[in-house]
Amino acid sequence: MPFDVLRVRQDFPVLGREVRPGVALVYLDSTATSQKPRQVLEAMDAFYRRSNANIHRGVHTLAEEATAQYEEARARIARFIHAPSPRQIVYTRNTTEAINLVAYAWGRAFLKPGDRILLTEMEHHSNLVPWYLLAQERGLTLDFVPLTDDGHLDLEAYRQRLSDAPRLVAFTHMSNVLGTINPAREMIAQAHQAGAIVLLDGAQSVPHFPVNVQELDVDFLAFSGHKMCGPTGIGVLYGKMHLLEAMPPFLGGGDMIKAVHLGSFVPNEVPYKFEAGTPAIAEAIGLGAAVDYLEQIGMEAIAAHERELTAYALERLEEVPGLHLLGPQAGEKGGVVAFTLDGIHPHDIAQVLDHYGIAVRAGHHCAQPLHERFGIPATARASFYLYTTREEIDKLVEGIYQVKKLFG
Ligand code: C6P
Repeated sequence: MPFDVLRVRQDFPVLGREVRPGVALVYLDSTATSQKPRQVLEAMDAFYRRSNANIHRGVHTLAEEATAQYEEARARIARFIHAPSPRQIVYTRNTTEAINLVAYAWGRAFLKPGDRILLTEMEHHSNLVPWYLLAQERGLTLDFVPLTDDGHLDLEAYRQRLSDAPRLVAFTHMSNVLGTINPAREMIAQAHQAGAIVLLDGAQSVPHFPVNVQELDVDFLAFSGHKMCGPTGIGVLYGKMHLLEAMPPFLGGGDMIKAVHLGSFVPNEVPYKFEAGTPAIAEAIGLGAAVDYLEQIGMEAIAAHERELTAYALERLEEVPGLHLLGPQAGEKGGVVAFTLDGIHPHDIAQVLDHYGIAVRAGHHCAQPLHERFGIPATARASFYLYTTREEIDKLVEGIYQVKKLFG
C-alpha cells in the first residue's frame, strides 16, 4: 500500500487533540519521544486485561501466556534489526541503560589502564558519561573525533585516531541535533581493521530507517523503544554472541541466575544473564507491537517520507531572515532541524511556538559538547516522524515569523 500520511495519523490518538481550545497539536518533538499508535496501546491494554502475570516463573496459563508474548516480542525485534538470534536481544530500560550495560559489564572486564576509547563530538550525553565514569575508574584515555563546520564527522581525523589503536569505538548512527547520518558501515569496518570493537548508538537510526546489524557488522547496538512508537521503559542492547557470552552480568538478582547457593551463584544464559528482576513485561510486548506496526508501514517508506519532509523544511527555513540552521544539507541528514534565531533565546522560541500548539524542544538536547563545538549554548529543534505533514512544517515557519514579530 502506498504511504499515506493522513491514514497513518489516524492511528495516533494524541495527534487529534487540541493543546487548548481551538489550537491543534503540531507535534515536532519526535526525536525526544515518538507518539504511540493505537496498535501499541491496544497490545499493552490487552496484556494487562487478559494475560498479566510474571514471566519465566509460573506454570499457570497466564504466566505461560505472558512469557510467550514477552519472548515473541524479542523475536520480532531481532527480525527487525536482522539479528542472527533473538538471544542477542537484551532488554534494557532505554538506550542509556544499554550503553551503561556495555560500559560496566564489558568495559570493567576487558579494559585496563591506558586503554583508549574513541568517541565523537556529536554524542548524546548517554554515549559520553558512561565512558567518562569508566575512564575515571579504570585509568582509560578518551579521544574524540572532531566535527566539520557543516556538521559531519571529520573522517580523516577518525582514521588518524584509529591509528592510536582504541579498544572500543562508540558513536551515534544519527545525531539527535544535527541529523547527520554517519557512514556507520565504513566506520565500523575501519575500526575493526584497527582492532577495535564498535558500539553504535541507534537511538535515532533504528526508529527512522532500516538498520541491519549483520550488514553493518556492528558489535553492539543500543536503542530505545519510546522513540520508535513503543512505550517508555523498554530499550534494547544487541550484541554479537561471543561478546555477550564473555561478559559478566550487569545487575544481580532474580532471573539472571541458573542457581544460587549460600555464597555463590551460576549465571543464567544470554540474554537472561543481563535481565535481573521482574522486567518491563507490558512494555516489551508494546515494543513488539511497535515493531510490527513500523514493519507493516515499511521502514523504507518512512525514511523516504522523512527525507522529503526534511528537504521541504530546510528549504522553507532557509528563507527566514536571521535564522541559522545547524548540520548538513538536505539529503545528508535525517528529520531533525536545529536552529537559532538572531537575538532570540531558543527557550523563548519554544515558548511562543507552544502558544500556537507547536511542540519543539529547546536547549542543548543532552549534547552539550556539540553545542560548545559550534560556540552556542542552545538551539531550538524541530523533528519529524512518519506522522508529520508538510502543513505542520508550514505552521512551524508561520510560528517562527510570529516569534520574530513578538521579539521585534
Ligand atoms: N535523545 C532527545 O531529545 P534514552 O533517553 O536512553 O531513551 O535515549 C538517550 C539517547 C541516546 N542517544 C541519542 C542519539 C539520543 O538522541 C538519545 C535521546 C532525546 O534528543 C532525549 S534527551
